[in-house]
Amino acid sequence: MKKLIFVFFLVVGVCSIVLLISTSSRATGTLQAEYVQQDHVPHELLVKFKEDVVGDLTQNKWQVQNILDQVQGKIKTYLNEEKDAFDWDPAVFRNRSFHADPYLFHIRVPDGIDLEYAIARLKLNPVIEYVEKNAIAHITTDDPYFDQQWGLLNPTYSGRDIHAQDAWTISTGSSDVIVAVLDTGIDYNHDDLIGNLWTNPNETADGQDNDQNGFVDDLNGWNFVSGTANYLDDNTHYYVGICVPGNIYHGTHVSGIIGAAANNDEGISGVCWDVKIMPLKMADYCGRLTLGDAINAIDYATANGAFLTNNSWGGFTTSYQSLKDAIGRAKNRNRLFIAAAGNDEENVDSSGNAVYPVCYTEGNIVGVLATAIDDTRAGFSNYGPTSVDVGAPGEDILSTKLGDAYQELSGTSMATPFVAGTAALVLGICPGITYDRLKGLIIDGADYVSNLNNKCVSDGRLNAHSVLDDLDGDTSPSAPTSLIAYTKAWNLIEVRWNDNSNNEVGFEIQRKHQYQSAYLHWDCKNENSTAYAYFQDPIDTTLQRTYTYRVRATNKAGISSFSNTYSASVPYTVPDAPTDLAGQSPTLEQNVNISWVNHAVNALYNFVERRIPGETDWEVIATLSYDDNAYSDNYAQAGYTYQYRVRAGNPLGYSSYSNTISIEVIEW
Ligand SMILES: [Ca+2]
Ligand SMILES: [Ca+2]
Ligand SMILES: [Ca+2]
Ligand SMILES: [Ca+2]
Repeated sequence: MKKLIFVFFLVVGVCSIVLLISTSSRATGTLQAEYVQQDHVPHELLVKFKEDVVGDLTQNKWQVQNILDQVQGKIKTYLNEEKDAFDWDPAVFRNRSFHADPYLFHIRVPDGIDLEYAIARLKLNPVIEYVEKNAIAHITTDDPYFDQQWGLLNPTYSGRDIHAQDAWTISTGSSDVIVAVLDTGIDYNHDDLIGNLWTNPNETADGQDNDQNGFVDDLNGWNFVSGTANYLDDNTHYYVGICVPGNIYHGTHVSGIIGAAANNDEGISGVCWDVKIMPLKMADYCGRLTLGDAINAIDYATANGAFLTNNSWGGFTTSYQSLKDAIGRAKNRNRLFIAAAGNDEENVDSSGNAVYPVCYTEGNIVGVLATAIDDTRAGFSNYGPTSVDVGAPGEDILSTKLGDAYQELSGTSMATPFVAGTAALVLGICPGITYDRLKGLIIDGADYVSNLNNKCVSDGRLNAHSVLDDLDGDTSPSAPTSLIAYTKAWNLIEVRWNDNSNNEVGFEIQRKHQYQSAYLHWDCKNENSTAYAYFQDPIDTTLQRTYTYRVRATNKAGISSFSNTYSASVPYTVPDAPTDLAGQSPTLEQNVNISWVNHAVNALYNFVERRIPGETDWEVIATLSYDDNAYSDNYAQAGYTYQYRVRAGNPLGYSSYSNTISIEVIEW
């Protein structure tokens, strides 16, 4: 059996130690010995249903319940509540296990049912795509003090740093850019951090979920471990096979490297001076985290406007599809996922050495190894010519600690936020850059270091100045105009605009809905784009929202003004009927070709029905996409006359029927 460790990649002292994290701690608190060999949360599974088989869950509630009842599983919601399958209502958003994926269920099976038995039983069901244990991973660790921040400006080995001072001549960041730190929380009272904390602009402290994002009073972040809004860093232990005392405050340290306030006569300077850090606490006091909490934290970051995530954690030795899917959802919205390589001194690209998430092949992952003060690879650091992209300072790194304090830590956990901070500098001046181009700049801008040759994709160490300098644009782009937004189908909205500039690097699309007063960073499109379309959550019962969009063009020289704004909402009604159904049976062929005109802007399907005259029953012979407007019936037999009709449908019901036509298939 494979050993599975999900750890924060922190090295304590000079040892190669990775912190380990588990949600079990919140239930037991004192049973530390029990954690030692644990690679998953006991009695918990993540179960993915096949979307194309289950379809609309509100229509197939009983199927889900029957399957879960076989293993007597209770559904765990993303708010850490447990629901009996019998009481579960799929139409209620808060019943979901994962707020971004309605088809993925987090279930708890009773103590009396063997977990391997439950997995085997569930895997037999054809409706289930995969079943995974709820695995456990770990954090990756190891201004008056600026002269000690060798990663920014190296006093000992000149130039063997990320060239921060040169980078700051181009950008010191922007408070528009949100970086989500998926970690142990943050010291939100720290003088060097307090000014750069994210505030949810659409939430107020009133016991209500004002912005209807599924989280009540998430004013500055969320604690996925406790299911509360309290994200204070409580990382007072670290994992060395057992959970032992040690005031690590991993999330606070990582956050300071990204965005501690600069020029405030206090402590240190972050890589990015102006930024908003979104603390998403998903690791417990000992640095352990579960697959389930990591997935929800990634999705929260994407949904609530974070431009990228810092992931100084890892260590899963199994490739979990559910985690890969969450990173893929972030990629689909152009979010970089900066990930620590880990501290096992191993080539993670060698057979049997892979660790996740850094080794997933999703293109938005930037894998980071740690360098020492002399530009060599830090002795503890993992590496990988394919899975790891770049090196960054990660040994004896000074940063923030709980209680307005500072401390040095080492690890790929510390290297990762140098890259996240640099990405934030770029996004501060160019928020419309797509993930692949930003990743390309990070790799291409790295300084070649012989000691890193073949150890990562770039063969080098991060150079923030080069990353920024290589961005295109000498003059600010012109603003897009004539923006419109409209629905094309039940869950598909398209936005179009006029591109008025010839020098943009990309467009930033912002969106808000009627429960939000502030726009959120939504997505990006490459230069010369004039349209953007996306599918909304297919069973989100809050779909009946009005969304308002605006777009701006960006490059290195500046950001254009916004376009006009435009709103669209999917009509919450049954679709309009297709019309003008017509058809023919081609000579010498025993089939019938029909076509029609669609009118619905909120259809999910078109249904083709057929009958033989004289019979009373119609038969649905095809279920087609909302935009299909023709069909060939290849099962029509010569000598018969068939009747056809078409209607559209969505989860609320069916349209009326089109006109009915009769087609005779001639016998030749
Ligand atoms: Ca909320
Ligand atoms: Ca509220
Ligand atoms: Ca400072
Ligand atoms: Ca253009």
